[in-house]
Amino acid sequence: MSEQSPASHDVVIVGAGFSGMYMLYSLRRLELRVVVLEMAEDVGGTWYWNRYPGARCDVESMEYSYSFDEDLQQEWEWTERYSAQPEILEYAAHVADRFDLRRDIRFGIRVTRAWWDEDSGGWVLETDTGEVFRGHYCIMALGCLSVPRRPDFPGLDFFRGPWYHTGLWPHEPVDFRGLDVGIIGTGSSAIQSIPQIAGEARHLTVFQRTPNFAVPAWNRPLDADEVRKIKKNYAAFREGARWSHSGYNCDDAVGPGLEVSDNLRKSEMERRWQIGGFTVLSTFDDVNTSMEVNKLFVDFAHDNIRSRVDDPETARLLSPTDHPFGTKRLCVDIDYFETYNRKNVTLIDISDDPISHITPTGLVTEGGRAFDVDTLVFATGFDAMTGPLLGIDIRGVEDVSLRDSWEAGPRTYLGLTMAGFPNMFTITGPQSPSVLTNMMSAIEQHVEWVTDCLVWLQRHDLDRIEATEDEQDAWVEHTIAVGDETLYPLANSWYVGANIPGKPRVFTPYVGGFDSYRRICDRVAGDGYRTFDVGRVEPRPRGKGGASGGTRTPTSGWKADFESAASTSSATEA
Ligand code: N01
Repeated sequence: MSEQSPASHDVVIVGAGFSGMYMLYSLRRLELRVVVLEMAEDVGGTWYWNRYPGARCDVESMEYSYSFDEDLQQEWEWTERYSAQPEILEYAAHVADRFDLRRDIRFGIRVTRAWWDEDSGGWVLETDTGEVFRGHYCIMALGCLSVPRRPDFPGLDFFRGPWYHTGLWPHEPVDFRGLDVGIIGTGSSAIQSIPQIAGEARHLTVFQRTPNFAVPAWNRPLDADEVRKIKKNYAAFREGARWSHSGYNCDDAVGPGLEVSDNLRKSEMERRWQIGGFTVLSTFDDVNTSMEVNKLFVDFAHDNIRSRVDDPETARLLSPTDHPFGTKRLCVDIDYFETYNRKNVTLIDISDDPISHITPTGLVTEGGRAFDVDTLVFATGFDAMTGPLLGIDIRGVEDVSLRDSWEAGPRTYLGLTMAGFPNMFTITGPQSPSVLTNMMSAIEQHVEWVTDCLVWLQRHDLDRIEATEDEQDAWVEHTIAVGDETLYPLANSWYVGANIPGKPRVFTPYVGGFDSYRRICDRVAGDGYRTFDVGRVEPRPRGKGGASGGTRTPTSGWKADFESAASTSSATEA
């Protein structure tokens, strides 16, 4: 592969969202030469791109923030229970300023190819500007939902009006006043933006292929007293999140759903619904493992929709029946269902009559129904979790491509590393808890694990680490087995890649629990990374199937650790 005098660093980090920012901060203390390559023009990652109306975090503000610096968490003031996108982006900018992060970040540069160069022992990264970077280590901090996906409807080029994707929203305000707007999709992004767009547009037509479950956010301004209380004991509060099942503090389950009394069951479901957000998913131990218990939540949610939507037929169409409750990413809503009571909002069910093509003035379904709109909004999601990594042509040892290695689905060890791709780490990668947790907790855990690993290598005068095929196989098998114990794989969700035609159907996040996962990772580190091939980078002939010459004593300590750890039930997500 061609290469033009690459800029050399100890570490190249790709991505300057919350993962890349903390990774940079964390590696600075090792006095390594680090550069971050970021395709956007500023920090913030998902919050830089997702500027659609109503964009808001569905994890509470006091949890969805960095915990690594006491002064930072004390000084920053969140205004609402769930922060809106502009405030989160402001926070990201504040962190970048406070720790002077931007001086090591190159903005407006996209990595297109990355390959392992055995001879020099490092990664070479090619970019769309033609610049080439070399790093002894490469850390992919790409985010899980950073490749927006727009269905390939024919005719879009001829559409006369403007169109938008929620995940690539313009920086300048979009004015929907006086316009007939069509929105395609009813996932989290749509559920957040529909009430906002409806409040502005002359008319909003929602094209729904599959309805989604949503629990109320009950968003509100943060109360000064509750903030003071949390900040007084912020360290303990964060520790609670760190060792929780889902990476944030929430009430424990009251027991298995069918074993508690009728009274407790009903009152607890009602109470959790009134709290709002993801706490609903951990009401009982078995919400995500027992179909019978899950059905209680399906019925509860359907009742809730009927109570909020005036027209019974619209309420029926909005009620999901194709997947168990919470097995697609649960949405957290603000006035979503009530929006369908507005005179200027129409719900169009396209479950049996999909969109065929776009016309200059709107769209037509396969059944020939035509709809005229001035503007189209695609709230059609992302090529999640694997998409960001596979979007880069990554080549490991002996030029093996990641795309080939993952043809049948992702293969990682701990969601942090891949066999055949030495000295590469992924932050919140496939087969780690990531999207099933509070992402901030997941990010901090990964960044700290990678940092500790690099420190350990330095101390032992080593500079090469690679996952082994055996441990990777075992981890992949384990993640799938743990997923199969739950109801998650039953849904046609982006968790299994069902939203991308041709993508292998594999349940990709690790659902064994954030606390169990952390214990597993800690154990691997505590055992001196014996489940990896570790050694020194030396030009050497290589045999088939992974690294040679490293020091390795295989163990499967994480298995024993997992078995003794908390059960897989009641995974909640954020
Ligand atoms: O995307 P989605 P999203 N014709 O994939 C529909 C996170 N997030 O951007 O279900 C018609 O959930 C598709 O229909 P179906 C969060 O993790 C977080 O909303 O495939 N419709 C679906 O309704 C979330 O889960 C926050 O049948 C088509 C919709 O488009 C994730 O991002 C806020 C179609 C896509 O829903 C993704 O959410 C927002 C077609 N050809 C998002 N193709 C936070 O608060 C797709 N659809 C942190």
